Amino acid sequence: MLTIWGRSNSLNVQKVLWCCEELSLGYKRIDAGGPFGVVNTPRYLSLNPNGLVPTIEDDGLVLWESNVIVRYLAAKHAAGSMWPEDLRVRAEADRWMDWSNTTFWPALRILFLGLVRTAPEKRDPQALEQSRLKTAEVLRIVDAHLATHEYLAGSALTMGDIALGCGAWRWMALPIERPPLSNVQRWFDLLAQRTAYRTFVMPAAELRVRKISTSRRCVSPCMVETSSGKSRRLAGSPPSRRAIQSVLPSSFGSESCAGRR
Ligand SMILES: N[C@@H](CCC(=O)N[C@@H](CS)C(=O)NCC(=O)O)C(=O)O
Repeated sequence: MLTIWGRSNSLNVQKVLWCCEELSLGYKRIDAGGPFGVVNTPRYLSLNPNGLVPTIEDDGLVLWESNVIVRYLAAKHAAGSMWPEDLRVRAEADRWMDWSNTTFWPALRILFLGLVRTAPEKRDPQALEQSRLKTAEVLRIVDAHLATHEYLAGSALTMGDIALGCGAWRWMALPIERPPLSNVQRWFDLLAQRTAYRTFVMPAAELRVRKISTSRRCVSPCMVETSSGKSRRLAGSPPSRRAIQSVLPSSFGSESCAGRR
């Protein structure tokens, strides 16, 4: 059985959870990272010496680096769709995965961490504004690309959308001014129609975690959740922009990507 270590509100863990759900993979998830600790234990460090999440174990193979995990699972279980077999299509998907880590998230990270994890009096408004402008600038590249592509690597969802889609949600949900990027918006709306995206990436996941946390059910660093807990899925249509705004920034306050890359 596939095992995933990582708290479900981490951006990089969400890539893996979203991917598993799209591929209908069974797995066991073990909370780790953030308030759950675990990542600095000798046992965990022997699996992932970075002390970061996610890590997976699959039939004896231990892997870390979220994009590599997504790529591996997609190649193993969805060759020809999520992992395109056509070399050129796959190269496009790979490119957006790398771009997401090297360009998009570094642009957004300061704004995200500043608004979500930093007390208002400690924020650096200039740095936040620079980060907002930079993110808008790099997203124009995506917008231009999506003018001629339904999804990032063509006409269907691929691993490329998974990598960027998790960060894109954070951009869309932050209470900030965003330039109108109609193609990015169209693509985001497509993602938001997917149950797996709504369940594992959009804030309901964090609200769910927060709720469990309030009832003190997640104090154990080893709380185990299996993928059979699908009854927790959100039902219904994607939340409206207003609904999204209404849960911020408080719902985001429980979420973090601890800033190590
Ligand atoms: N490049 C790594 C980055 C992993 C990473 O930074 N993970 C963050 C969460 S998003 C983390 O483990 N933070 C420490 C913690 O949660 O305790 C990947 O893509 O997997």
